[in-house]
Amino acid sequence: QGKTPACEDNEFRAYSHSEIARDAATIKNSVVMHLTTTFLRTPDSMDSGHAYLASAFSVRDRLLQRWNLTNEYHSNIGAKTIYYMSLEFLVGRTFDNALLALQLRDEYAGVLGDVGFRLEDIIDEERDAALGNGGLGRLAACYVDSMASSNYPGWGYGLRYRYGMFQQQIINGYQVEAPDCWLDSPNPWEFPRADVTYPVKFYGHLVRDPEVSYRYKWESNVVYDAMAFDMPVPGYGTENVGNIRLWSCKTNGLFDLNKFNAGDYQGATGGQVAAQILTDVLYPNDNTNEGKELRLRQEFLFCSATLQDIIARFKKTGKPMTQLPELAAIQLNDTHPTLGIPELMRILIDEEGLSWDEAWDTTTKTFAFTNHTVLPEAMEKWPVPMMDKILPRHMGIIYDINLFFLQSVEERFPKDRELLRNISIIEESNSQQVRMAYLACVGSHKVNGVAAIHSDIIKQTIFKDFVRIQGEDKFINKTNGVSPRRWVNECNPDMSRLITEAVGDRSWINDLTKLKVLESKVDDKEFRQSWWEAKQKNKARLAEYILATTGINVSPDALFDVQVKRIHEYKRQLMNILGVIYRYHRLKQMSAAERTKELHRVVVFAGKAAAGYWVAKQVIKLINSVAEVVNSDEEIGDVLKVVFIPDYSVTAAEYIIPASDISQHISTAGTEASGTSNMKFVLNGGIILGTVDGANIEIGEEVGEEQIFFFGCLAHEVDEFRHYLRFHQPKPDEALQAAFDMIQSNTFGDAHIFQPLIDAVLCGGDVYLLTVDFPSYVEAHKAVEAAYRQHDDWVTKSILSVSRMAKFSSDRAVQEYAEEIWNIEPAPVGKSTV
Ligand code: CR6
Repeated sequence: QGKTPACEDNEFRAYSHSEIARDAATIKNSVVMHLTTTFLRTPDSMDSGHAYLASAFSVRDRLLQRWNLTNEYHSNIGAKTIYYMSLEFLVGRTFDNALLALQLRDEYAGVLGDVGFRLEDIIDEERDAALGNGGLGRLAACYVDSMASSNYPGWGYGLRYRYGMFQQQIINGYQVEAPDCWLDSPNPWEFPRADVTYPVKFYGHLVRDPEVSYRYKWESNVVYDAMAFDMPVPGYGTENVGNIRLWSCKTNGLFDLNKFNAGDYQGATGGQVAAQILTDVLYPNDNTNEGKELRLRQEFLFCSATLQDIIARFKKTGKPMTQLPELAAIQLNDTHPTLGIPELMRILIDEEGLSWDEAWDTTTKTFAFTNHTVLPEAMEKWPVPMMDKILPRHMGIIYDINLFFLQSVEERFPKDRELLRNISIIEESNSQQVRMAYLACVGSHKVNGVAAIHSDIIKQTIFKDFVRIQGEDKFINKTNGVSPRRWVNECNPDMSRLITEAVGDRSWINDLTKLKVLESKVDDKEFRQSWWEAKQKNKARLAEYILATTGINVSPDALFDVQVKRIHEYKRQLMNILGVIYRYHRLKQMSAAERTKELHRVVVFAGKAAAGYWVAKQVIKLINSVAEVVNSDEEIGDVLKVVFIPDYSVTAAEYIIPASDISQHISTAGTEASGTSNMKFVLNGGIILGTVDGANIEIGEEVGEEQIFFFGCLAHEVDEFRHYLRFHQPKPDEALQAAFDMIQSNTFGDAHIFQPLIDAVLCGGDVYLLTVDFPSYVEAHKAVEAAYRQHDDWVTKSILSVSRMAKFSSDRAVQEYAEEIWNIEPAPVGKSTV
């Protein structure tokens, strides 16, 4: 009863459960079908853009089929699901990733080859989905990849920004931002769900329930519709397909026909514009918080739609709301989704009729929170008046959460006013502020940092009092990880082939502990030679990319020295370029004969600066100015080249990372929570030059101290140095002084432009401790050079490092989250295919 005739049709059922076709004829047929019927082209008018689209849609068909089976299965068995809430998902490209996951790469290459296209060119037609700033957004993408590949029932939730991370152009050495209109051409990797739409309210007023004093009705006529777009996430070597559900503000119903009829054309579309702006742009800030009203509204739209969706799915089970934590775990990726906590409270109390205590118990059992930074400028705080105006009901709930929390603390620590002030979710500053990290902490059953040192630091700083009140066990560490699918198998095919040969099969792609066998290959001459050649090939590929993007010719025979990441003072790209300037200064002092003995080096930079971050933008200008002078200095030639690759992205990283010999992760100790590119570089056979910070430390522990170059002061020394430098003039050593002198004598153009960068060090208290770390930084570079000259030892370091990197797989990280925080189990749909 209630079944449609179609469901009883055996052919329908069989097709929906059928195996993925792998034969050339069927693939060809599906590509041609999309070419002709989805894109209205003919085989004769197929260009590479349409070859990509038709192939991508054909792959997508296969993914969607598995998507359905996965979700049907998980809901049938009543699997507990993890919902990973993140305002950023830095996915990058999907086509190649999906082909590899489905193990259809050769098949599609063959089919496309038959009509004269190279798969590599077709792959290049895809635009990145750049819905994130940096590490935090890429981490979210790696985690959903691992959930799918490890068969955990898991969904990502985020926003579908119309404009992703801005495109960076370099004009006259300066960063210029251009919008990233990534949805201008059809996007095969999203599936619009007009039927999955939720109303999200803003502003308005409250009507108190006559019977229950803490229950309210929230009335408002400012209501927007959030509509779902699903992005399938292919699991590798499994039939499971995960999902990232992204919300977009719907504008359809907001056209004002009356205004239009009265001739007010602009007014007629005003409502649509107001709605659309909510999901228009990704805020391009990394590790900073800009208390913008639009951002708060974005965050709420995201949280409200997500919570409504999770609850709607849960309600289909018919179970009482208090059992929500048995079927759903919600992870907050930083504080950006924290409004999910009061939103769940509101739904449970005002709409589902739960008591406050039941609602609070259910909420705290459902949520867990990951902190990603200790930088004070990144801590989200919202002015109480702003929150009260936009979200009056949530402000009330936050007040109550705070009241009950403070009361419970007061009971245990009577009369400790200082303590109460310190832990209050409401900061008593001029215009009170809601401290989102505290709200996230109080509303969650577990709080974690993202590397061992970082998790320790947060327990001693921002959450110190909370550890005392809520107990040590609540605060744990989950060291970040990266997906071996994208960050080895996809981006480094040659090295991957070698690993597969050594392991005997491809199982390592889902189980990095298999890398251990490489250790036994370290003395195998032939293997070592192939390892070296794979790196050289990757360097040649990057050299081509550099030529294409910058016009600069570099030789793959040089040492490739790479620092690619967001431009930020704490990451100290300034120290790197000052080191380059010092190197240039030394080279200029040498005789031509002396210079011929020098190790050739290509210094590669890439990264975006937040549009409003002036100092970071000046650093980009300095790097480009130095590059211009050094690269055109005929005396120097190939001994030193400096390159700034514009528009850093996931795709650019896939070219750059496999080609590095040495990569720099040189944040002031204690400032980089974890870093994740450090893991990617080492997994691709590169060596790290880094500070004793973030995940560098754990990487060093795993690979062994011979395999990493550490320098600089330690995290526990930083406060003392900073304090000293506030009251004493920083003293640059001779090398640093030489670099400053070179800038100040206009070697790289008008010195005035760069004076503020020098002043920040010499007159601004040198907050990032360049004068402290520069001498050991220069020494560390010397050690790197000496080591690289011993090619044989270097290859040993490279192979050993990779063999010991299992810990940094996001599969390990996700498994730890699943077991210790989410309490969920793998639920494979079918059999494993690796
Ligand atoms: N900027 C940290 O700074 C960490 C990632 C992912 C960051 C970085 O060290 O690896 O998160 N923090 O955990 C934030 O974005 C707040 C980042 O990407």
